[in-house]
Amino acid sequence: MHSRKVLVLGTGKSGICAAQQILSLGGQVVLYDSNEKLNKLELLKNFKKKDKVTVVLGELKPADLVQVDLAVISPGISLDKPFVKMIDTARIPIWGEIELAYQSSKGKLAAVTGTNGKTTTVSLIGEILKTTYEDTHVCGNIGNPFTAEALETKDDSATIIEVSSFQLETIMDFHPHVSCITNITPDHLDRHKTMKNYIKAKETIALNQTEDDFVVLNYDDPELKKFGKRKSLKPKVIWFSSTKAVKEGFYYKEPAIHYVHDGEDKVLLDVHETNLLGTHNYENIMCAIAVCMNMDVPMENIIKAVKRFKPVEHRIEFVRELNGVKYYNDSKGTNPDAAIKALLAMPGPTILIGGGYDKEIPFDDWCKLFKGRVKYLVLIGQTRNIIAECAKKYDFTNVMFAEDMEEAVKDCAAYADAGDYVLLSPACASWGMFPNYEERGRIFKKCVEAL
Ligand code: UMA
Repeated sequence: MHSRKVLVLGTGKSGICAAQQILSLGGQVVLYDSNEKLNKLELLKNFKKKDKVTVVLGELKPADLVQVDLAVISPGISLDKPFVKMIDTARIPIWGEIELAYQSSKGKLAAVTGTNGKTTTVSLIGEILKTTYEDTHVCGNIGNPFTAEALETKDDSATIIEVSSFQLETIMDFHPHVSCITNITPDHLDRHKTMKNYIKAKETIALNQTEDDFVVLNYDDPELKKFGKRKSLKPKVIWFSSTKAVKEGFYYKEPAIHYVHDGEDKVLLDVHETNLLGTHNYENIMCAIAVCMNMDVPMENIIKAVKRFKPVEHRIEFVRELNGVKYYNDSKGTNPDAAIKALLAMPGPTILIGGGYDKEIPFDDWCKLFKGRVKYLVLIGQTRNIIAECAKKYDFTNVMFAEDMEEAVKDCAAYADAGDYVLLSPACASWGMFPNYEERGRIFKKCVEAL
C-alpha cells in the first residue's frame, strides 16, 4: 500500500475506515462520495493534518482517476453505478472494503453470511472466542468495519466477521478458515435483481476456501443443501438442522442441541438454559458452536459462553411492559423472513408496526400469517400501500397508516389490551425515514418509554 494512490468510494463508516487503513500504511487517498451536499471539512476531521487525503464530492470525473492504482468500494455502492463502470473501464482494480482489510489481517479468521441470524450468530461467536483468545475481533457488516480492526490483528488473534452479500460481491483473495451461511431467503433484490445473483454472492464466502477449511451450512435450506453437496466445493461441510437429526453435524430437537460425530449422538445443551427464544435462535446457536469448534475453542468454553449470552439489541428485544402490554423492538427485522420469525416468536395477539424502504421483495409469506395473529397492523414508510394491498389479498384489513414512529407507537398503545404484544418488526429497511435500523429501533424504544 506504501505510496499507492487509492480512490475510496463512499464516505460512510466503511469509506472512512478504509481511508484510515490506507493512510496508516503510507498510501494516499482520494475520498469520493456522490452526495454533493456533504461537508468536505467535516469529512477531513476524520484524518490527521499530515495525511494525504483529497475529497471529491458529486460527480466523479476522469481527471480524478489520474495515477490512481486501486479503488476501494463501500458495500452500499452498487457495481452498476456509472462511476464504478468508468473506474472499471480505466482498468483500475476495484476491491471491496472487506478485501482491503483482509489483505492486512493476521491470525485466525471466521466469517458468517446469510439473510438472517448473522448479527446474533456473529455476536455469540465473538463472546465464545473471547473465552479462549486473548485478542478477539468482532467486525464487518455488524457495524464495525473490518478495516477498523485489520491492522490491530496479530498472528495469535481470532477474528469473526459478518459479511453481507454486498461485501461478498467485491472480494478477491478473502479466505476465512471457517465460513458459515445461516440461510438464504429473498432480500436486497433491488440491488442484486435476481435470487440467483443474490445466492451466488452469498456462496462466494467459500470461494477461496480449501480442503483444510470448513463451511457451516443449513441443511434445512434447499439452496444451501444443494450448495453443500456440490462436488466442486472444497471446504469440509458441517451441517446443522432444526428439523431433522443429521447423520453428522448439529441438530435441534426440543429441548436440546445435539452433536453427531462418527456415529455418536451427544446432547450438548438444553436450549432452556440459554437466554435466547425461538427456533431461529437455536439455529444461530448451532452455527456459533460449529464455527467455534473449528476455531479450536474447547466445547466446555463454548457451552459456558452460550448459556451466558444475552439477545442482541434490536432483535426481538424486550422494551417494557405497560398496562399488561409487552413491547418488543425488532428493528433488525429488515426483510420478510426476519419479520416472520419475530411474529412467530410472539406468544399472543400482536399489534404490529411494519413498512419502510422498498427493496422490491414480495411480502406475501409475511402477510399470510397476519390473520389470527395480528390484531392491528400499523404501517409507516414507502411500502405502506404495497403491504396494505398485499395483506388485503390474505383477507387482512385491520390496517392503519402512521406518518412517523411516534404516531405509530401511540396508535399501538391506543388499540392494545392487557395480554397483547406490540412488535416493531417492519420487514423493510429503514432508509427514507431513518438513517439506519439502529436509529429506527432507538426511536421506537424512546417513543415506547415516553408512553
Ligand atoms: N454512496 C455514494 N454513491 C452511491 C451510493 C452511496 O457515494 O452510489 C455513499 C453515500 O452517500 C454514503 C456512503 O456511500 O456517504 C455510504 O456507504 P455504505 O452504504 O456502504 O455505508 P457504511 O456506513 O459504509 O456502512 C456499510 C454497511 N452498509 C450497507 O451495506 C448499506 C453497513 O451495513 C455496515 O455495518 C458497515 O458498512 C460496516 O461494515 C448496514 C446494512 O444495512 C448495517 N447492511 C445490509 C444488511 O445488513 O442487510 C447489507
